[in-house]
Amino acid sequence: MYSPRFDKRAFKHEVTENVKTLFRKTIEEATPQQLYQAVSYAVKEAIIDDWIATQRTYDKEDPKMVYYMSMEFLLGRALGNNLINMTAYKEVKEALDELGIDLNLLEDQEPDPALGNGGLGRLAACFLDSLATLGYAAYGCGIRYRYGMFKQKIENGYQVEKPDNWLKNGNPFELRRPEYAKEVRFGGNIRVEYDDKTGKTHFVQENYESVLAVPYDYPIVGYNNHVVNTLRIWDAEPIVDFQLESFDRGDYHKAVEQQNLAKNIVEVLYPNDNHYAGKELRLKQQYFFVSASLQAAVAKYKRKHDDLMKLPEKMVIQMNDTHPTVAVAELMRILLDEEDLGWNEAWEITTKVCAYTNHTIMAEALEKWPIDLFSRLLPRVYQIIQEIDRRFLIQVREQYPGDENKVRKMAILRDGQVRMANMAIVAGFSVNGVARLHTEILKHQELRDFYEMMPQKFNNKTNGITQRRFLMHGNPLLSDWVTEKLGTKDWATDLSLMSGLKKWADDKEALKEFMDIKYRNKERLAKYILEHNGVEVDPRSIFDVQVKRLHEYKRQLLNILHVMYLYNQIKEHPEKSFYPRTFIFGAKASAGYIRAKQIIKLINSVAEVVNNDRSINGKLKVVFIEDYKVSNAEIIFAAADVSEQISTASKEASGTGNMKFMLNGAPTLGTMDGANVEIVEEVGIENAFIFGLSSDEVINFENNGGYDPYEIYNGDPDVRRVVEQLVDGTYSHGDHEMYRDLYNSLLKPTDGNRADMYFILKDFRAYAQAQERVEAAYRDRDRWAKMALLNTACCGKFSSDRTIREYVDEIWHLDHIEV
Ligand code: B1N
Repeated sequence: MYSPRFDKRAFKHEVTENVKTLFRKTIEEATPQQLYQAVSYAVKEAIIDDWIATQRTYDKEDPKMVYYMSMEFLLGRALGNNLINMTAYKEVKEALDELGIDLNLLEDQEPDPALGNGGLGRLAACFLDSLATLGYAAYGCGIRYRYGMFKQKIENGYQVEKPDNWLKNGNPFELRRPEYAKEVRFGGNIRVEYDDKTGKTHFVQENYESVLAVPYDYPIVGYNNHVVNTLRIWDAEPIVDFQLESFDRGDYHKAVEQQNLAKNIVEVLYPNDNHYAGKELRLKQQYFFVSASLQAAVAKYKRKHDDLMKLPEKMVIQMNDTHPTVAVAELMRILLDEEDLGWNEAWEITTKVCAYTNHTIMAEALEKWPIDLFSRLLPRVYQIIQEIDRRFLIQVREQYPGDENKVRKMAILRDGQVRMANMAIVAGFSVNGVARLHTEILKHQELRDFYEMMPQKFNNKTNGITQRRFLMHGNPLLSDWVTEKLGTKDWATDLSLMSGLKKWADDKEALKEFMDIKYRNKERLAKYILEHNGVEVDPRSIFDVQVKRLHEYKRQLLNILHVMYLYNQIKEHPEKSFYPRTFIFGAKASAGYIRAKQIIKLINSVAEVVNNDRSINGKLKVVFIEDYKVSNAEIIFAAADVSEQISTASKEASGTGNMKFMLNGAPTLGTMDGANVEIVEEVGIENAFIFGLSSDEVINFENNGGYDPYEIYNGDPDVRRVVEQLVDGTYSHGDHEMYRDLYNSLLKPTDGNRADMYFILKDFRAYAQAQERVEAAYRDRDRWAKMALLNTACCGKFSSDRTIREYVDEIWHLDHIEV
């Protein structure tokens, strides 16, 4: 167990001292924000010793390390989670109570570090938590964005984006490490130098601009094991001392440029999920943090070792989607140009170190940089990619003589573009998808040619989530209940133990306790909704929840069209019994994604009409939760009855929200997509509500045509009616044009896209029927309780601890360490 550093008296004393030295105040005088800071510094104090001890252990034992490179880490708040992982939450809560401080209120003072968009960034955060918990040496490498994911306001039903100035009050948990700063260079030209004596060629970058990358380290606290790993995120500073050097030399503009470059690079996270925008600044961000991280990693290796050929024994780089895949060429550059290795040696090392994870098959997410932009910004890296491509295509032609079609499809450089995924696959020793179905689609559809040529690289790693944050912290009531029922808290690090709950699945008393906890969590969410939305919802109604990024393929539109349909039904058949429902949405739309924003507006418009119609006696409520983020997600998952996972089959690579709902006892209403397939496999199809086209059917329609949404529109009067209601003014105060684009998207080919690209009308009836099954199941209280409990009981597979073990065993081969 944890050593008793949370000696209550010492801790209280420390908090009191911190308030005094930081703010010259007493506890009574301090603001909640000041108290949050004071408490956080006291917690950090306790973390630091373990952090030092962990790094010392790494120094001594020299284990192999994984560098998890990611443009996004969606950490969520640190204070509560750190206390959970230090197994000190309850003690600290008590200590603070005695000081008259409410820990929950303090936690709400912490801004969510939102350095990510959605699932991909949150997965990276869950992985760091599991790596530390399982005792593996790991660095997260990323960017310290000044502004994270925007804050969402809903004004007049529309999304409005507000900047997220998350660092405004400073950040108690971070540590600036200027001694590890690295220079990163952009642009200019490459001069080739021959060294007559050695006969070697050198490539010298000239006339470049550069910035100084300065790392900030974040402690990643393992659960109950004293391991504290590091998330290293990079800030940019100008390299030239503005006044003293350049200004005196009259090189004023250059100095200003470098100042601006530094300021711009880390200014803001691009708020795109599953979408590539091709912006130059984004490529700068990618190269910036990748170059700095690799320079630091190689330098760290060299402090202990002198044979670079053995680098793969000590480090592995996992590239989180294509965003950091410039790492391949940058590592080559460092080995070739700075370490003076030959091509073959450098290539051998690089291809043993780099591994790539694919997170999406959405075509619009594929990163393909225009060659002119890429080569201008990264001239030397570009040369190296040309050589990688040249050598690779020789191999392709050898293996497939005369098949220029293969060359066309697999080339890294083609049609004026640099295809990052192709480079990652060519150079990586491992290529993985994030759920079984997704990996199969990669192998047999999207990446088929690569799979045929190099099948040994391909593998699956089904995603997972950390139960520490999403049950222990987010749902303390259920967490305590699980511990009591299992007679152990070991599920905190071994989620498979949850299966022990199955024996309570027919125990009336236990089921009642389980549902009482759900009810209390629903009350907690209802209170949040009342405070934040001003809408009153009834915790006795079914809480039917869809929270995730807004994207057409995720089909929030299907959900809200179905709500419109239900509303029509209730109005037309007021005599029919209808179990009260609360449809809860939460979603941010990328700022430039107009159709996604229209869907948000539509949800809010439906909410306005439905929630204010007294004639339906509150049977139906619609709530759009503003600013969906990790901190309110924890509250939402805990309170959900139904988990909406209704993406068009084949489109959602995995999903991870689906797992968080399952953990908290909410059955899935979903398609056979992503990890839903594996969720159903674990819990049994009778404990989920599955509907709709299969991925094979979707892919078949996409490849061969044969779907006409008009057939459904004409054949199903209920569908026709809701579709018409988009343009008859029902939800737009008589405005017939407000939702015209959504209407058209369902019925007409637009912008070169098929009508109803995401098969919403096709799946509508099946979805409505699945919803009827939900209602019938919910009416039978015992049956529902059993279903809900079995979801919690069967979620063991979906711990990110399991996922990380698989990465370690099959890709990374890390050494286990103990601190
Ligand atoms: O990654 C998650 C999966 O669970 C989700 O199914 C998947 O949609 C998500 C470009 C992305 N894939 N691709 C992105 C994010 C930002 C960006 O700029 C693409 N996000 C996912 C974890 O595997």
